[in-house]
Amino acid sequence: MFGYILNRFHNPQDIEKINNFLSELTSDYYLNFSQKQVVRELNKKYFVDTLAEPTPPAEGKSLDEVFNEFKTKIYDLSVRTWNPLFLNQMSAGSPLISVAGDMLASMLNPTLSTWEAAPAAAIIERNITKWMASVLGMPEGSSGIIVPGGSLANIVALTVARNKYNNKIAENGLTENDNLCIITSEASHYSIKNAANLLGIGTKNLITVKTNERNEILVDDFIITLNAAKQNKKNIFACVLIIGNTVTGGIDSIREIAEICKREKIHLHLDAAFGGSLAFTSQKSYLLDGIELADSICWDSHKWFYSPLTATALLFPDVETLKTNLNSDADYLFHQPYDSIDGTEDPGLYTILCGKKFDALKIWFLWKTYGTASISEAAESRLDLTRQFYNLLSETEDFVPSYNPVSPLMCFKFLPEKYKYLSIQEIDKIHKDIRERIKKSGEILFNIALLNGSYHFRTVLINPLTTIDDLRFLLDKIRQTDKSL
Ligand code: ABU
Repeated sequence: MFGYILNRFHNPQDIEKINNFLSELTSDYYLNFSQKQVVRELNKKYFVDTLAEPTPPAEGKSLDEVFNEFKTKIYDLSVRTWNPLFLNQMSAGSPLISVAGDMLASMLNPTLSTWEAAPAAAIIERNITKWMASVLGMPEGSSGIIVPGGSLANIVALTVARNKYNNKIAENGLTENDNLCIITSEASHYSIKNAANLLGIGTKNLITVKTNERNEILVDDFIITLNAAKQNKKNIFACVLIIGNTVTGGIDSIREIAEICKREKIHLHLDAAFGGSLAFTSQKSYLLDGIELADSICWDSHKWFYSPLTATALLFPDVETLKTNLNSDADYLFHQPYDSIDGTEDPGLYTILCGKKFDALKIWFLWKTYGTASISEAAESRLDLTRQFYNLLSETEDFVPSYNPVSPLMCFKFLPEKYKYLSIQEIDKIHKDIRERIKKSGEILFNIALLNGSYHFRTVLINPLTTIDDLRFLLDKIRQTDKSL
């Protein structure tokens, strides 16, 4: 029986068949995107009726049958994130070379907890995190670890910050007298609230600071809030600034707050999951001014850096900070090194993950193939597109841009003259209805978000294929849909 399975896994005809299937499908996906809708439809009942299966398959099927089922039920019903009219999310498809890197990482399947089982992978991961830290402008020698997602990176960074503040907590747990707090903006990512929950700090001990119309932290309010917290005997051990707000793409000002954090011995973590890619653009020195003062930074390669989900760099000026503040005490896995050379440590000592995938490989393929020059060109072109869209919205009589954009994320409202006497709630409902109807058509996928008390359309403009004509098409579609409501 086992021999039969092995034979099925590895026989040359099947390998050829699988390769041919992959080749046909990737050509269809990457070359025919413009002839397809973003998604065929989004009727929930249809998906459940087509895909939900109560029991696992008892017997295997032929490859042809499996391919056919995948193609008709999963591939054809999936959202095409590479389509220029997919504007819904901060991840928007990935070039084939990086997808190939992801597949090859799965094929090699090294367990990245130990160097001996993943010698090349461990060094490539260290290289990638060094490159990312240096592009951001972190101090020389900075590097880190790749983790699956910005939320996890934020949680690990705040764990390190908590243990740096009080190195007894890891062992003894929190006491009532600790009074630990994190300071961040009222518009920071929900993973910070989850971190306060998971770290035992308590979400009520997340101290929030007011923001401007682009959801960026108000520095004056930060100072007032910090001083009030100190007077109330709160022990603020970490500050999280957002470099690329999820609703607006706004960028918190770094330098002044970083200098205060240094003075007050508060760990400064930058959640640059989205906005880290500004480091590839002409806006770097202006928008990321002070970044070298951060104690930790996270940056998602699967957002505006185009690798497939997920690969987040969690970076520190001194990567050993991770090792000293996390516990990887597993004698069966991590053995005392016989010969130590920098970069050959067990990566598992620097992360809470034991099973650790070779996610750096998809970034390696991307970077080696296109180089910093082309990646920068792509990033800059998305800033240009966002500015063009802002101008287009400003020139119309019926649309209003919600703010002046600083990164490729543009929110706007549809406010034709005839809505003049409608309430905010009525206009909110129209926005939701318009979006829902366009979404159901599957032609365009864009988002909606609450901003400053009302709903705004939200478009993420990172897809390298999206043009200003696509965005004109979106505005026309909104106008037509409004007429048909
Ligand atoms: N991690 C935030 C992702 C939000 C979005 O994809 O739009």
